[in-house]
Amino acid sequence: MVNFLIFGPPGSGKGTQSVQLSEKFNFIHLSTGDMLREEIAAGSELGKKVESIMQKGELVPDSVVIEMIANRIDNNPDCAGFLFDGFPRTAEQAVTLDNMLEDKSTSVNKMIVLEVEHNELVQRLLSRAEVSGRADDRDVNVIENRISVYKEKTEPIVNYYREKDKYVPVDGMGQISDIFDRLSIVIADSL
Ligand code: B4P
Repeated sequence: MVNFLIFGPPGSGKGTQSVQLSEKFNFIHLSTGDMLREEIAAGSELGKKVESIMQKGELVPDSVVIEMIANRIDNNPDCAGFLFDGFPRTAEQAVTLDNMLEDKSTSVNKMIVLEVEHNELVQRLLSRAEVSGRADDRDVNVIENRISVYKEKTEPIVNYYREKDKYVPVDGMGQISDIFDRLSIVIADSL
């Protein structure tokens, strides 16, 4: 089993690219953002708990996302690989993921980081708001907060993977298909 992380700030293309990459490489796509939005749409207790946190662009508690991810890993013991999208987002999540994978005698192959300019991130998310209706994409202040939260709490874990020689930066500017080709090369080279 292989495990790849797609990493980058909000709007960097993680979700967009993960869907296509999972199809191409037959990976299971695990997006914590999608899982949380499904809980909100279903009106579950968990969804009610996280809705206001996400609307503000803050991170939901580590324990919530860790439990969701642990269930998905446990329920797919025979898959070819996982593509983690939007997880881990904190140091605690990163260490926990490593421990969970070690228990299954596997580990993270590469952390692939999409690099995108600040203004482009904001523009992409505002454009998405027009079609998705996502509350966290509609307000430029919330978008800026999400980018700040990324810089403060998420970006530092790049070093965690860099020290393990797993960090691969990829240019996330340009056409979706060109970025897909760049990412595909990185994954194919790491299999
Ligand atoms: P996520 O769902 O992970 O969303 P995101 O960071 O906004 O990025 P996403 O993957 O959706 O967007 P993409 O760049 O693909 O997180 C949402 C919230 O959930 C977080 O703020 C947090 O509250 C919570 N959460 C999730 N995981 C968590 C965790 N582990 N711990 C704690 N909290 C967690 O695409 C953006 C737009 O750009 C799209 O419209 C796309 O079409 C467009 N786009 C993509 N590539 C493009 C390109 N090359 N050119 C032009 N447009 C492009």
